[in-house]
Amino acid sequence: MIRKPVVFITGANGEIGHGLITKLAADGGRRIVTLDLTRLDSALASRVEREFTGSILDTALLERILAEFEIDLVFHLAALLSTRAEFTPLAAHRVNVEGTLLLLEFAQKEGESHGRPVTVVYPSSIAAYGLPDLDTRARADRVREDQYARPTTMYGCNKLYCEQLGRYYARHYKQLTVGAFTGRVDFRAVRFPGLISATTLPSGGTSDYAPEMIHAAARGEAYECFVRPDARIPFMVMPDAVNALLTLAHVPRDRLTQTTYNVAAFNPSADEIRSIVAHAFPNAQITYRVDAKRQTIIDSWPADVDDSAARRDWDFAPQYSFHRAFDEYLIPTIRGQVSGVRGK
Ligand code: AKB
Repeated sequence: MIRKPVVFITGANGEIGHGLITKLAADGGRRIVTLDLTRLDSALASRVEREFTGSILDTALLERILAEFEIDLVFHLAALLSTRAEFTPLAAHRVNVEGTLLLLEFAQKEGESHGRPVTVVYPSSIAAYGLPDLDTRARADRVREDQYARPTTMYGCNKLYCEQLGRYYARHYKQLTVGAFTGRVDFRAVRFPGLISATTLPSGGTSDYAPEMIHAAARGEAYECFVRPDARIPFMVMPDAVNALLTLAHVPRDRLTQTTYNVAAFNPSADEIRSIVAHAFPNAQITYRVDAKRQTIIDSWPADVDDSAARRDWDFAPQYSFHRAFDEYLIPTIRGQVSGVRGK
């Protein structure tokens, strides 16, 4: 029996998973198989062919999925984010690194058994950077992929190493062994900035102040921002993030000159975000209570990144500027949800 290849998504019940499954299902044409520690939210569950509940570290479960489905595309989203990882570094290493290693091995086996490469799309992060001090940061301008890659967080170290691990599987796997082992995994990573979704809230990240501020204001709740008003890092809204993942997944291999690409859309300060949120929700109560340690993490990330390689190699072009993101996506979608909830 010829099996039709499926798309496999790990960490599917997280923020990116919500956006990605919704878009993939709306586009139609691909069957989706998911893995997450928790059951998929009901809105997502109806959109996937099969959902597995379990850990990315469960090799028996991965074997079962491998035996049951032919997979040609993987979005490996499972991860513990930067703030959470600092409280549980060993657990973070296990999930973020060992989980990725198992997933790459899984893709390698799948590629070997079907005789064609499995594409693995991996969301890395600006956390892979580590700017040494504020002066260097101010001078750094738009940071390229190969600059300042000395992360100070467990999550950042995990992401940077997994980018390298992916490149190893794609280009050098078992290079001394006789046999055709290399080229079975087609690894492609995007270094995401902070992400903002209108429909979900992140948990355990350090860039969370932006989405938290917006969603709190929409719900009429007071919010204490944990970074300084002048804190500035790049951000992107979820529709652009999902488009970036899907575009990178489908671009012909020979157009890609690197395995990891920066992407970004806008880079407002925390206070510029507060101001646009306060304009949209005049009753917003946003104050600052700086957490010096989380601020230090933000200060180690670049204020902006150079994404010219992604623009050149796979025509990356975000649709949402700062103002468009708020005027045409965040504010109307969040307002619609809040009034929908009140109307019930
Ligand atoms: C985090 O804050 O950990 C993430 C990220 C920037 O990767 N949102």
